[in-house]
Amino acid sequence: MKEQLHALEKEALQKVGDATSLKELQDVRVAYLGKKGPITEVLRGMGKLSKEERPIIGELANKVRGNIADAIDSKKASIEAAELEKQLEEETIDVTLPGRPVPTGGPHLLTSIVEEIEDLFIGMGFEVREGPEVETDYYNFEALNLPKGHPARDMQDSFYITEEILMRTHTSPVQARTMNAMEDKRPVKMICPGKVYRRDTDDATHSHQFTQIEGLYVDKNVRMSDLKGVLDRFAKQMFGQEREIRLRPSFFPFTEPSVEMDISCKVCNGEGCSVCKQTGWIEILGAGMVHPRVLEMAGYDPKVYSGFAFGMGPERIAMLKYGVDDIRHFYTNDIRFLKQYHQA
Ligand code: FA5
Repeated sequence: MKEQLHALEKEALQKVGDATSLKELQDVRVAYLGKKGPITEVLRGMGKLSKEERPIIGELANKVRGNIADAIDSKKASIEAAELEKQLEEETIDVTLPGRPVPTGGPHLLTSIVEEIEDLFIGMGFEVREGPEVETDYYNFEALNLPKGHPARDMQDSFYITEEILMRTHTSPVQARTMNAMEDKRPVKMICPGKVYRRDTDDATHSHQFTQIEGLYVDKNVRMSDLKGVLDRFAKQMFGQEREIRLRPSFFPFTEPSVEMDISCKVCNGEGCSVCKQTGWIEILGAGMVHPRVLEMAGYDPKVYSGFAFGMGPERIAMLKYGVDDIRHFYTNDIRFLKQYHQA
């Protein structure tokens, strides 16, 4: 029986030595140390042994069992260590590899240009205000000296929602809203950027939805020369000293006198192209001295206060500044176009 136990021990230790995975090792454990294993079998047959032999064989069997168990445990530890080593090796990160750039978005050209214009006017002491895109007929027209049936309403074809509510056709209603909101009727110096909507047919310079930036300065002794000074400074800072501007007499029911400001076309350098409709000039804003009726309706005494107002189209300004030849590029979301204007 002794030989049998030694032979079993040798065989089991050999198998432990050969095992290459935890699964194989577990199989060896079950095969040799399990309830149905050969060592248990030997122990069961001890009854047949003599009194003297029994403790000797019992001790040997326990020793063999302990040796096999120890061998399995130490092999298990070494397999686990090897597996961990392998895993660490496989998951090693090579920090010297060059990084892959993460694609990032950037502000839309129109957003950038509006922010640039805002900064410019903030620098001249204007504050930035907002107004609703869905507007009442009163603020969009009536408060601006455009009563119902006034022929000048046709200058801006409108999207009506009900008879009294429409998508604003310009940012000028914010003039009236701002003045109305001033309970103490103190001076106002504000700009208001925002979307506007018109039933215009889309072409290279017209869009049915576009952006405007309104400006309003109301105080004592505000004069036409103040308006010219502010617009001139704006144009020079925006387009550089070499661009020419011209003011043409115009008509808006809410300003008197009224002007339109053109800038020499940068795309063709004034020679004539599709952007400037072959004129060499592109209209970027309407302006004028606030009509006394508008001041009066908003609660400002026109004998005490005067003011100027202007409304410009940032798309047209961006087109001029960057030589964009079609306003529709701003709204068709072609990433190849938009990407060119992302600042790093
Ligand atoms: C107005 O909307 C007046 N509210 C501007 C104003 C404000 C005058 C305050 C006096 C005092 P007008 O319709 O001309 O005016 O539009 C102003 C500017 O918006 C134009 O100079 C042009 O730059 C831009 N614009 C007008 N229509 C379109 C359009 N369909 N697509 C793109 N830009 C346009």
